[in-house]
Amino acid sequence: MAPEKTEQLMVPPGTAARRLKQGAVKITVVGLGRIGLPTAALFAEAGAKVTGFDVDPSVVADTNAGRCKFVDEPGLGDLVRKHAKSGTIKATGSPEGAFDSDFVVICVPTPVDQGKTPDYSAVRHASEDIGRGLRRGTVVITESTVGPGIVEGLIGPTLESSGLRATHDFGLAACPERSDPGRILRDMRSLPRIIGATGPECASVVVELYRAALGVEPIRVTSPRTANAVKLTENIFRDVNIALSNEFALLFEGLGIDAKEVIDACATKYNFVPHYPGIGVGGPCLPSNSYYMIAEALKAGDIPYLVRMAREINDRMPEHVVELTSEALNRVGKTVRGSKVAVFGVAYKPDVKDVQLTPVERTMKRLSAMGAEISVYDPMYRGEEVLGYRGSKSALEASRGADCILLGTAHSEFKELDLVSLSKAASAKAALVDARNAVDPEAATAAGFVYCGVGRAFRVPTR
Ligand code: SAJ
Repeated sequence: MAPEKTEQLMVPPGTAARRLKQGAVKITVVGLGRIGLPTAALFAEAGAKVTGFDVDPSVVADTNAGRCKFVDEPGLGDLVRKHAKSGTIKATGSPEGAFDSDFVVICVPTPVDQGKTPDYSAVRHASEDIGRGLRRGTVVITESTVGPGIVEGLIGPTLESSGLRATHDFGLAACPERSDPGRILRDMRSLPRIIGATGPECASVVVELYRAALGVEPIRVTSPRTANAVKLTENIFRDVNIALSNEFALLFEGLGIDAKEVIDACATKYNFVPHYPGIGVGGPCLPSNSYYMIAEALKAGDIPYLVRMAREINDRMPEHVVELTSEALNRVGKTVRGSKVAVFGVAYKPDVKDVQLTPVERTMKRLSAMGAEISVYDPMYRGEEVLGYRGSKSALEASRGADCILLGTAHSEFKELDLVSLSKAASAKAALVDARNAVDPEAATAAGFVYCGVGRAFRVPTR
């Protein structure tokens, strides 16, 4: 049976590129966060008239004033300023008339709750809002990362509360976001996008839109659920391989082997994809993406053992770093209780200003509960409040009198640490716990630190 077609789409197949150039395409982006705001900016840059919808009044105000809080996204602030000023992006918090567009793109967060259950409340609320203003022929595209089947089984039916039918009256598609925080614009302009829709015409139009607007060659897949499965598979592949590197790290510590040395050597083989051990896995993506897939698998009667075990291994790493820190302090004649621990780097990954689910926080909380006095230095948070601490203005300031320096994030700046000065500023005998294996063990030892790393323990490799 031929797949059902959508009645007259507002932007018929074969017309998106021309209409964009003519400024005749209206797009609403729902959620102006780290994905929605650059998405809105790039659609406006391509000629669309963009309405940005967000439930946070401060986000609406900032956007209309041309302000952008993502200072770690190169080029984004300039684009937001340009299109706010020219009026090709208009932000609103009022649903009235906000969804009267040719395309509506959902870019709201999809966190998991304390019980690791996906929280689709933002997606549901957005779909309800859109449903109240949905027009025949509009295409609704979900960029938010959701489990396979959520577009067809939750978003579509919620939109149908409008009385319109998915596929027949409005287009329903998925184009999962695929950008790396800190390089969002670059990735949106270079990475192919995975697109799946419930009808053939809708799929064609969405492919044309992203090709024309972003200049990338989309990859069309069978359905929205397939597109979401691609996105999740990419990230779960990464999470499972990180877990494998963490498991080897725990093993190699006991065998007196340097895990980083092993993985670097493995990386010389053409089909080895290197992943590295550390303090754990943070950020808005990896810690939660697995649970979207697990939830759908369990609904289907399948139990993804490896995916679940990988999460458990990665989530154990912050505690392992607590154990390493405790032993490192013992080796300099101290205990955690009463020691000063200077945490270098709290962001969830290098060179981003983002502490979402950062594993470093769990290690800090545990050490503080054990009686350590914590200081923080993160170049992305100099002199700012972060995780309840006031970020020091410099590494030297944070290391003064420290009994232990704990490197939690491998920011680029930490590749050039003046270890000798830090050792002089620290207490007479201090430890350096390298939770991202970012510091040269021999240089740290030569500077006077007792060094340990994840997957290295206290073994200082001697070439
Ligand atoms: N991590 C490790 N070991 C590794 C790699 C990462 O412990 O070998 C840790 C990081 O420190 C971080 C966490 O895992 O805490 C996540 O790191 P990430 O590099 O995957 O960063 P994310 O969460 O920003 O992932 C995004 C993802 N992009 C999307 O979901 C669209 C991911 O698919 C990308 O591969 C990743 O950016 C990227 O390439 O940087």
